[in-house]
Amino acid sequence: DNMDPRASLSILVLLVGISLANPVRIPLKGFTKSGNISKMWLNVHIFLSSKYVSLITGSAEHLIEGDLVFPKTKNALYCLNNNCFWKRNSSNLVEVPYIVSSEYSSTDISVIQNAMSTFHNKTCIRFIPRSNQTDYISIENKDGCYSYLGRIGGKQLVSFKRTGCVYHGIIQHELNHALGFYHEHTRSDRDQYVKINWEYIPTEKASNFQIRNTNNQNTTYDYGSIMHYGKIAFTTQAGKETITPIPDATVAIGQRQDLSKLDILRINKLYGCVV
Ligand SMILES: *C1O[C@H](CO)[C@@H](O)[C@H](O)[C@H]1NC(C)=O
Ligand SMILES: *[C@@H]1O[C@H](CO)[C@@H](O)[C@H](O)[C@H]1NC(C)=O
Ligand SMILES: *[C@@H]1O[C@H](CO)[C@@H](O)[C@H](O)[C@H]1NC(C)=O
Ligand SMILES: *[C@@H]1O[C@H](CO)[C@@H](O)[C@H](O)[C@H]1NC(C)=O
Ligand SMILES: *[C@@H]1O[C@H](CO)[C@@H](O)[C@H](O)[C@H]1NC(C)=O
Ligand SMILES: [Zn+2]
Repeated sequence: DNMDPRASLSILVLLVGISLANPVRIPLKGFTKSGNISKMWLNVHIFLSSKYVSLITGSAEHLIEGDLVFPKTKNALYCLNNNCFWKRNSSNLVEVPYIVSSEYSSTDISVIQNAMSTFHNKTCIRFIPRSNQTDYISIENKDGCYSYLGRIGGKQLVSFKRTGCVYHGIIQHELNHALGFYHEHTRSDRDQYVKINWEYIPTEKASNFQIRNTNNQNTTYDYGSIMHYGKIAFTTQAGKETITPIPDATVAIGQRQDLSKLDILRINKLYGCVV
């Protein structure tokens, strides 16, 4: 009410500046419980009249966060050399030591440990509490759900924000990145299985859709992988798909319920698990 008129003028000028282009996208802090959604945006259309600026809310879109952190010192492709994987011990098990932030509740921790138990039950990966190991993951309540790709050496962050990331499938997804797996829709042969609709992908997000030089280990493309993005990931226009399965556009992608059979097979192949 007591707003300095100069201040409101400058806000007005700012809004005029952005009203000429597309809707303004405002990230919402809330996260939904559905596994394949980790971030929402509100599209706000701004209209200007001679006397006032009104904000008209458009549709909310659900986007998946780009959740891979690429270490500056190492090219992610380097992870395809065995240097970026965790080591198998002489009992043929692969220990991945971890520590967990004290910010999590005991419920959060049991959700995290239950997700880890899927790997224990189906593969030779063993997430173990760290004692004095040099290389380990540090599970922290940072701003989002993300991980480095593969073992980077020393302490490496895996972030599960308490509000929005502590869900079974999301935890599996990020832990699988830490084991060295890329997103399925970026694998080398993906153009035979999905069409990327670049026209709906913001330039600054295009890297999330770049093909990677992946080692597919003779396994077929997996629409049901926990590492696959959903159809409208990062879309600039509500409802427009950025990824469309081909030839059958109705095939489901982007599930965040559980590791798929092929996700499990690939872990076992990559790490030489005897199961
Ligand atoms: C993911 O999003 C798609 C498209 O919005 C939806 O159809 C699907 O049910 C969602 N999957 C999960 C696991 O929530
Ligand atoms: C290999 O790792 C497993 C799981 O942590 C452990 O029980 C076992 O003692 C380890 N074997 C050796 C030889 O270190
Ligand atoms: C893994 O196996 C244990 C022991 O059988 C079981 O209690 C646990 O629920 C299983 N975890 C998952 C995620 O299936
Ligand atoms: C960890 O502790 C064990 C037992 O004290 C020791 O044998 C091992 O060398 C230590 N490892 C590292 C990386 O310091
Ligand atoms: C894939 O299959 C080919 C032919 O069957 C074989 O030569 C190759 O070693 C396999 N690669 C892997 C990673 O299993
Ligand atoms: Zn991811």
